[in-house]
Amino acid sequence: MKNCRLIEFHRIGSTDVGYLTPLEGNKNIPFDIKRVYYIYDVPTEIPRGFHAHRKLEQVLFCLQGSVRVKVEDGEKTDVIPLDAPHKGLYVGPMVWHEMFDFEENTVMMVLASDYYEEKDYIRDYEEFNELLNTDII
Ligand code: T46
Repeated sequence: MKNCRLIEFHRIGSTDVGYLTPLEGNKNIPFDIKRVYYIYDVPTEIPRGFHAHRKLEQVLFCLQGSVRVKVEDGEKTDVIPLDAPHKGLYVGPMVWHEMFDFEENTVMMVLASDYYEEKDYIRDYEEFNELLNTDII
């Protein structure tokens, strides 16, 4: 899908000693990292997200537990399971995303290309679809 892909990051280590996954801005993370946030203690029946971003780029990780992410770009819809700490979901501009099926004690970490800015969010699904059909984002 355009602007959205699963990235498998390097795992250094082994089952004997455990693993380490390094993340570096503009290297294996495809942007300069300006913000990091966590999502945790989400009740299993609660979905989150339900928006797209106009410009923001992010990589979503599930450091513990598992969650499923529905992504949609106007042409394709996909459901991506995030179930291991070395897997990251790159979500670029104009990708509607919803997180659901949070396993108990799941911890998500998100790396973002910019500071928090509510104006960058498109939280209305109809507006998202209208914007996909225009050049003005
Ligand atoms: C996204 C998905 C994956 C802040 O004040 N600063 C922040 O950096 C963030 C991310 C959020 N907030 C505030 C905005 C809301 O009042 O925290 C509240 C909850 O945010 P929201 O309802 O957008 O949370 P999610 O889990 O639906 O979405 C979050 C990110 O906001 C969003 O960018 O792509 O995770």
